[in-house]
Amino acid sequence: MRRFFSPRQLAHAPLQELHNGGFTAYAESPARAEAMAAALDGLELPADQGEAAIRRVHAPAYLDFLKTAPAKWAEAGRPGDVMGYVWPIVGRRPLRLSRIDALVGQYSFDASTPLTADTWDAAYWSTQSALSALAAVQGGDRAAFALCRPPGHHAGADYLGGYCYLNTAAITAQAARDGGAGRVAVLDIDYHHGNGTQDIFYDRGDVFYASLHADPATDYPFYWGHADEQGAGAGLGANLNLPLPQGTTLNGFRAAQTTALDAIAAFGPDLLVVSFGADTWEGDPISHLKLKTEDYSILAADIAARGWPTVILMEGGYAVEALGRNVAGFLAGF
Ligand code: OKP
Ligand code: ZN
Repeated sequence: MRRFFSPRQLAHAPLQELHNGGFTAYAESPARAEAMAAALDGLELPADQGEAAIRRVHAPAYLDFLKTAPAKWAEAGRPGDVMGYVWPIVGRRPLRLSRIDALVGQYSFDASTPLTADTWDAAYWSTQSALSALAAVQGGDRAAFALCRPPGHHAGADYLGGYCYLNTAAITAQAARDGGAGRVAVLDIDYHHGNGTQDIFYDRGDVFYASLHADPATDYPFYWGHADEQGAGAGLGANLNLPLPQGTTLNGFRAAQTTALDAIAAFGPDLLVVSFGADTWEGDPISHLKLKTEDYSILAADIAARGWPTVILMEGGYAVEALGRNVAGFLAGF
């Protein structure tokens, strides 16, 4: 299986995040990508396909914000990385605010996703890795992998959050649709619900979103990922959330994945995008599921058995020391 990664994805390195009421070292570190890259042979550099596919998913004003916010933040004399601290919870009236403090609240939903001068370039190349993996599959490969980092599944059309800035899975799914795939499914098996991917396709019937994740009653992102979120309008029935209790092991996870795969089979996709997170591993420092390293090849083989052309994208996974073998195990199983 071809696999894509650009070293330019490493430069993004926020200093700290607000985590459970205090500042801690940023969990989504460049060391994660270095560990995965070290465990995978044959990594290829992605081609530069430009911004067109990104612009099919994200709002132009949001992309301008991502590119210009770090300089505005520095100009305003703010220390450290760009991070929101006031959010327009009461509504999103079309106010034309230009103060950086207002913009960052408008375009984000949490304070654990800092924006640095290097973020745009790294997030851009993360999308290019995903698009190169898609191109391999469009060219006839059975499957391809993109070592995406920063991850993408929490980012919406016009907001960042959850360590995510550009939604790699949504950009890939939309690019597949634009490339001729009539129906595309996204299977999200990261520990966390991919609220951004869900939001982007919520009212569409041509892209099916299925997610296994820790129950948002106990886990981030709390406000999305509940079982009653089933899509709206033309998308009603094309969104499937399968929340899992903390402590779930292979048996429970595998059964839920089979439920998701059966629903995707009923939908009948021309192409599958997998948002893969290794933060379901038993030793993950910020998560509470109990998958073992050897479980990943079993889960991947179940997905592969369905036969759909498949693009696998990396999302989370924060136990740096175990990340390489968990990802390599998943790809070997596929
Ligand atoms: C990104 B991905 C909880 C803080 C959570 C953000 C987690 C983002 C996970 N106290 N911080 O889905 O792996
Ligand atoms: Zn996650």
